[in-house]
Amino acid sequence: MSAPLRSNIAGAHVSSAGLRTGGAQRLGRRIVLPLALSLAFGFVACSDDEPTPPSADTGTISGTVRRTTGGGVSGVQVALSGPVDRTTTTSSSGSYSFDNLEPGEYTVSIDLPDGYNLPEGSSASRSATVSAGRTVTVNFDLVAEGEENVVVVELVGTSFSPSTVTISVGQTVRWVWVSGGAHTVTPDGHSEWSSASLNQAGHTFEHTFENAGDFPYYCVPHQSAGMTGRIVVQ
Ligand SMILES: [Cu+2]
Repeated sequence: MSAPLRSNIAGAHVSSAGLRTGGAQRLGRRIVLPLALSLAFGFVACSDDEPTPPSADTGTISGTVRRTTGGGVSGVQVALSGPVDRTTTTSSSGSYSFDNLEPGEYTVSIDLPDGYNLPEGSSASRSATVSAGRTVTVNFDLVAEGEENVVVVELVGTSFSPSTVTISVGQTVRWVWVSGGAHTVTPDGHSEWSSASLNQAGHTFEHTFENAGDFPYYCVPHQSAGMTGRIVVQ
């Protein structure tokens, strides 16, 4: 797949050079050919000396390698193959980027880091189509070992996100404070867990559900703003 694409692109370059030569012949070979050669050498020297600036003719593939339970995974090797082959490593926030890519079909693959698995049905390789002037986002979600049965609910502003979660008996819900000041995770009419308070980054609360049922809950300070949630255990 990638080999024919590569030759297509090479062919496009050759034909545009041919067009330029054709125009030169019409204008007079003696004068224009040396001029064209000096322009060509000037261009080569320029591209050697300076980093290639972002161009409207190229595109970008970027993304993040993330934990399904939240946060980026740093130091993951990401390989790009296609018209251009490159490798990079995810940053401390789990992000990566391949810039100045000529348009075409690419494959982005990650090296699965120790302690992580792919979610069921997910692949470590993704295909991506780069077009000129566009950025394609290719994210990878990884499941940390031991976290296979954890589902995250974020406390954001005055909401639980997602507000309704359906899980199986034996799974764990982890509530994670994100924003919005002081929150609680307070059972509404049941005692499946005891009310918890979360009010800053790093605060989490989790509960493993051993019984099927419907477990509504709310945030005491923000109940009137509609900060309610529900865990359905099947
Ligand atoms: Cu709240």
